[in-house]
Amino acid sequence: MDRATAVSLAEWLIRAEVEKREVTRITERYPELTVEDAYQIQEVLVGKKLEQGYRIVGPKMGLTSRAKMKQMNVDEPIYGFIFDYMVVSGGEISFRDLIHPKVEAEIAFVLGRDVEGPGVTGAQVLAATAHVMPALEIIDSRYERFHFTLPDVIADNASSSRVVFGTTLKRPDELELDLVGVTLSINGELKEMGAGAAVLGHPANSVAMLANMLARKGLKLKAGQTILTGGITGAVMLQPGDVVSARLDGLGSVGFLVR
Ligand code: OOG
Ligand code: MG
Repeated sequence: MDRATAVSLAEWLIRAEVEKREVTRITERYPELTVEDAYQIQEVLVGKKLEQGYRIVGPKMGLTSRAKMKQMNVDEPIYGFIFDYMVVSGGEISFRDLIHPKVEAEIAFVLGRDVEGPGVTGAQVLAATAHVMPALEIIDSRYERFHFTLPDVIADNASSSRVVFGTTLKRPDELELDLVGVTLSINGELKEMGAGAAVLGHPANSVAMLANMLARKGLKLKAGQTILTGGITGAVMLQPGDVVSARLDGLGSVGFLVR
């Protein structure tokens, strides 16, 4: 894909986000779009946000659990980038700022040291991790009806929109992260449940895979970055007025209100 096309598609996706409206997926117009093209579009999109003065909190992984892959009908993990403006403070998100948001429960890693692929293992990630914490990611695909193919969702920065972090920080050796049970409730009603192992057998494997994917681009994970490892269960549609809460065994709870 030529650079001019990648730039215009990245700008088009940014406009959809800013104007809060869904757009036709890219592969309707460009059925030949490859994963490589899609990461090129994402790279331009990320570069434009950096130019606008936003800062990267960390990369994130997506589609790392079978539940998510099945729900979205895409069978490969992907990455995207979380920016500072996406981090929710004050425990509320505004429905009007978003298109058709969904929520998913995740485990986040904060790195104490750089992690550089290739060949990174989950054990190496755990050794480099300062702490882990619970997170709720609010995803908001810019595509109509939240429908996309693998290249579409990669170009769209992996549907990244908002994230709420919990306040319980644990060192990764204080818990068996694969065995951490997770419940996701909305308005007190249990919607989804799972365990850390749903994410590639262990959430640290997700960070390792991310480091190895980034290595192909000459990038690495940096000390201080916060990394989302991917939804443990399927994502749940949000409505105004929803009170969302997730509980993670040993990691406390995290929640927010949809205004
Ligand atoms: C893509 C983003 C996936 C996750 O945790 O699996 C993701 C989507 O489902 O829209 O963030
Ligand atoms: Mg996610």
